[in-house]
Amino acid sequence: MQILVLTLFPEMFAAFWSHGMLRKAIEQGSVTAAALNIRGFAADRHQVTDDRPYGGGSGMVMKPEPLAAAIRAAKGRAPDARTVLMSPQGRVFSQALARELSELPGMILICGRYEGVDDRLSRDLIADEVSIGDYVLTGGEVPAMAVIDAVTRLIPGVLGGEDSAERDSFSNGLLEHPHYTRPPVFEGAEVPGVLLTGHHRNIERWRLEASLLRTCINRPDLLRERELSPEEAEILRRWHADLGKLLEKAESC
Ligand code: 4FV
Repeated sequence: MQILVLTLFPEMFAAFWSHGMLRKAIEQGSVTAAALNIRGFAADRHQVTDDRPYGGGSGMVMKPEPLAAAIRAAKGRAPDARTVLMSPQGRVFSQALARELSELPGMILICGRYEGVDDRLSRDLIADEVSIGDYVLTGGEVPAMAVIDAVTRLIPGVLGGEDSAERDSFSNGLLEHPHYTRPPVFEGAEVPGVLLTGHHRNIERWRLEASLLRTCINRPDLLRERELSPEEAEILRRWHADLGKLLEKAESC
């Protein structure tokens, strides 16, 4: 995948993609990544990239000309890449959207600053708008990094076998089960016994129940919009029956 980032602070990315999974993905050629400075595409002597908003109001707006020139230059380098503006007005980023983007030949991520970018850019130069959440940041760089990280780890061959993305949180629409490693006892807290049995079926079952329970408690919204597997339905029915008995007992108190 070819990743180009348009930003006023390219140096922020130098550190970002020279560590960990991203560094490995670049070294093994799964990803090529470059950050282009939007200011370099400002034609005026002072390389101005922002100006006061029409209609008044506080803050500044990113000028269309330098950004349009930067996007066209990036498209020249990555003709099949999708141009994505990081903005709170975009569709909310998710594991499903990360999977969709990971199948693209390339991404051109546009990082806004100030109050945002001139809206006329969205007409024919910006194919997609993505938000990482309903809060306002000072720039699109951190959102772009979140997207690059979540997308790159889904590219086949980037994550080694031992940590496959298949069993990620959200990949099956549930929160991930708890994880444990040595020591078997930490400050008096033991590792759940079933995990030490080596009995794969029982371990898989325990992990599914743990995922379901965590999702019920922390993110019931995820269950509302999701089809239950027969095994999950059977587990929830059993919990419901157990809870029913407990409630009867509670009522008799
Ligand atoms: C944002 C978000 C975000 C808005 C104005 C940058 C800021 C400033 N981007 N998801 N949430 N962007 O807050 O993607 O230009």
